[in-house]
Amino acid sequence: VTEREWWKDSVVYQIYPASFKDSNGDGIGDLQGISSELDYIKSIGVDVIWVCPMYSSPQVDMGYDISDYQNVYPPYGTVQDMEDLITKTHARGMRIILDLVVNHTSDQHVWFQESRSSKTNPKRDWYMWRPARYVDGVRKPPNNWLSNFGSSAWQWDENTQEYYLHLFCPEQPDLNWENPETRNAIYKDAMEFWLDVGVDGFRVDTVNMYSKGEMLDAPITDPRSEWQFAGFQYCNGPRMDEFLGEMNAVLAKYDAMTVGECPHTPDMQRVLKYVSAREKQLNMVFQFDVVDTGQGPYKFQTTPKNYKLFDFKAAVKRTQDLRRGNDGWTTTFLENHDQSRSITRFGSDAPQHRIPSGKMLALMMMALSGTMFIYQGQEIGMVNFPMEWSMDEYKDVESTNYYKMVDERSGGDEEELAAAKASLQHLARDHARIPFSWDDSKNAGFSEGTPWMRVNVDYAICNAKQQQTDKTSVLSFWKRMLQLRREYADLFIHGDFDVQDMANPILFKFTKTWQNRKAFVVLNFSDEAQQLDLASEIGTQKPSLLVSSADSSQEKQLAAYEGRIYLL
Ligand code: TEU
Ligand code: CA
Repeated sequence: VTEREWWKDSVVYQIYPASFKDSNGDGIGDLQGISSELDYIKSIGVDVIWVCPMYSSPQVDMGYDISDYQNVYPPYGTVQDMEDLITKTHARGMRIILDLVVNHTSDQHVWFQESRSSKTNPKRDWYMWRPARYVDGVRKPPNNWLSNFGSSAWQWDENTQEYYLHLFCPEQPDLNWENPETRNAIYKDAMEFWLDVGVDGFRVDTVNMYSKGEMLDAPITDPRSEWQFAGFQYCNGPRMDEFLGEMNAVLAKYDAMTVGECPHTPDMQRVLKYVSAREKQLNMVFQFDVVDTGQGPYKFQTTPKNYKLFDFKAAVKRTQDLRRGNDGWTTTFLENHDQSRSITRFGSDAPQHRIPSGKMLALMMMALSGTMFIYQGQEIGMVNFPMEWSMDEYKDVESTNYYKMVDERSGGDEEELAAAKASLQHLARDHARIPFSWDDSKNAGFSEGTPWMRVNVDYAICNAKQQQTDKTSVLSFWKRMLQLRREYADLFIHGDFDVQDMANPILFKFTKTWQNRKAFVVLNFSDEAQQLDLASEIGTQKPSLLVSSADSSQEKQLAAYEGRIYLL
């Protein structure tokens, strides 16, 4: 028997520094705030914490625009505070990983400052500079790519009369991975520096965008716009394997864990290559199949609750199967800082259903294979903020740019703006980014000062302090689930996943199998009770109920949003 890698059986807890815990009353969460709550995190049953970008940054994209890899954003603290956080995390038997954001930097990074200073600067080629195209004498960007936050992915630079590529904001120029000097600087400054300080690995931001291929025009999928979705072109370019192999050689020296973010990759063979142990690229990736369920082709162009359970099941199946019969590994997650809350999206945040559906989703995640990731607040069942909140409460550049675009395109049409807002209320990243609800005191116990984002209205009934002592809380249920996951690690973390009754639009049923053990999982994704005929579901043998997410359950009937696991 070979020993399993530690990261496979780990539960990772994601922390968004700005919104976790403010220690000094300036309204912004910080590193000392995180340090002060490590016992809380540990008590959930977590093995690893993932800290979102805490580096120096102008914060155009909440720290995903890094101006200095080796320093900390002053409101969050200092490198010393990071050392302290690492020591304290390790002292509790947990590990810590950081966000590695090296597809792009901030435009304030000295590398870019030098690069943009002249065409002959030694760092000119560290970013993606291209000359303009002229169409009927009119200056146009090198191609029609749409950036992830709206409008062209190219920014004109007056000084040197060329465009540079930015797949995200104009303030986030893309690094040129084709240049070996750039790659070495990335490994040294962004990776080795922090590995030497003592971190245990990285969540690797937009990892499949390093190699961009030929940068040809994208096909026209949105005739209303000059800029077209190009994700299938700038993701998974021809040199990805080479770049990741090289990066892996650096990481291997430290036995560091990696989880790469992998959008726009429907090709499972491609994904498998990233995560296959033999290939030595990444330990695992985040695929977007599950969390993209119900989004429009252009994220916000959808109607709320417009998701089909069938699509959700199919997405879960695709990602679960990644580790089946091969040497790949997968992840299981429903939330992160880029997603709105899973109860609102896939369960129900109506008062009578939010706790049951939060528990049901916890039960589902517990039973799925792969490394599990929980996002702060998910463990207490936080939900989206209300529709009534004005547009002023949306701080994320993705949300505000989208609303502005609809406003401009429709000439301020009220109906279109209302639809845009409804969509944001359902899907905006802001919902995950409001402060964590610690207790029922002022500002939800997050800060003594004025929080940088408004706290949710429901903190009196949904907060960590109350849930810690309430045995029927979402938090208590999560703790139980993580214990069960440990106890039945073979079956739930490493077992094979099979969907039953795929077409059923209300119930999600699946089995997990490991050698001669088998579990049957049934989840009621509706707000009404459903009949359950166990004999016909799983044959004649008498199954034993391992757990139900409902406080009391009846054998032949599933309550609204009840989930159950039987051992066969
Ligand atoms: O996200 C990368 C990514 O692909 C985004 O387009 C993501 O799909 C989007 O947020 C969905 O609305 C990463 C980070 O997770 C995100 O927070 C950053 O904004 C982005 O990279 C740029 O660094
Ligand atoms: Ca603070």
